[in-house]
Amino acid sequence: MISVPNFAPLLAGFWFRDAASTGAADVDWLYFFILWLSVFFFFLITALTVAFVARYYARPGHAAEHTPHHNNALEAAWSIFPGFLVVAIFYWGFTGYLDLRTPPENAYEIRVVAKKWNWSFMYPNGVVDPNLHVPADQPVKLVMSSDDVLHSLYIPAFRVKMDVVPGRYSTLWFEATKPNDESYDQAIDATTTGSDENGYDLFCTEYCGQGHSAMLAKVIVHKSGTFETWLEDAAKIDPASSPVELGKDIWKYRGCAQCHSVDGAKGTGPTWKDTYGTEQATDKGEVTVDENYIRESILNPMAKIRDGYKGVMPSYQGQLKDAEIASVIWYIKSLKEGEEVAASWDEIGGVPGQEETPAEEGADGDEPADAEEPAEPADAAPADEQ
Ligand code: HEC
Ligand SMILES: [Cu+2]
Repeated sequence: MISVPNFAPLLAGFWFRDAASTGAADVDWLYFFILWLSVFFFFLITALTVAFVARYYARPGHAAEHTPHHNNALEAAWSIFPGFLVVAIFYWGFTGYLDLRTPPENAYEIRVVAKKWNWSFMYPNGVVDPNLHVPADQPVKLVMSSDDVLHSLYIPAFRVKMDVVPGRYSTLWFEATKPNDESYDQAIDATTTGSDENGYDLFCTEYCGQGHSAMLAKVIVHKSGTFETWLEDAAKIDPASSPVELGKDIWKYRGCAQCHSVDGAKGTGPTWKDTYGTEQATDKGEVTVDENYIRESILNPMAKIRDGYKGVMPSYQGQLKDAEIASVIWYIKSLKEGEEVAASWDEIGGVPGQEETPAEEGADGDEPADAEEPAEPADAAPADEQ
């Protein structure tokens, strides 16, 4: 966009992360343009001040002279020339800002939820990950909201930053250019920041309380074609993992927590604590809160409405997979005093709807890149919002 020589490398190596997005060059260019311009004028003005003092200071034998009142040429020059500079800065700043604020139509959309003190990134197929995985060379749009206080999402290598505000959606977009999925090590968590080697750093840059400095994540840019593979793998559930834990994650990350408490508190919906196996009154008569009733309540909430509650729960038909519904049931079971729960899916005959034993959840770093299935922008809206 701006076709002036790029002198960003003069300082970028010392202060900035290596740029890794399409928009980064413009941001760097303008930043360093303003920086070097300021440095130039700082030295010019300082040098002239010193020179004039040395030449004109009051001393014996020197009579004070009248200063000339006016010099039209000089005054016009020092107004017009800097005028051009600030107009240029405004122009580059404003057009750059518009670029940053306008995601391309075909951008791949990822939902982001910030809360004290972690990030959740949600993909159209229902995968929820604490790190941000994106395809390379494709515009990505983040649709962000906060569950509690003001946060701010910042990815230095991409030169993007945006506040995440409670009660509204904010958006941000970028196109990553340098894949790092091969150097990414699953074992290292997001709290090892300080370099972009093991995934690009992602920070919260709005002080949000005690755990603010640990509100970190990594951005993993998958090279063309491998993002889809990662997404598919991430959707698979490790049979050795705990169904109760998955159910808890779904409660936490998929919106159930807004209406259902797990500590007995009454909310928009009934609490999940100590309800499993109990008899409850509904508009269709007494029901036992068992597997079938829970399943029906999730897929078709209007079928039976609990006394004392309104039929406001959205249906999760098509949004939660069999295994996820099963995990919610296990979680609700685990919240009932004295109820036996399975420690792993293996213990209860595997993950429902998932036959073969998958590799570790989300691990695809060392798979050869097969480009048969080019990454396609998902046209689906985020499936998890109510
Ligand atoms: C907008 C609020 C809201 C959200 C979000 C919500 N629910 Fe509900 N839910 C309700 C209300 C209200 C009821 C009681 C009325 C009814 O039965 O439809 C209910 C009832 C239920 C019941 C029956 C429980 C009982 O004791 O009768 C289950 C199970 C359930 N919800 C599961 C879920 C799951 C799982 C999620 C998240 C994936 C979820 N709900 C999200 C409002 C919500
Ligand atoms: Cu924060």
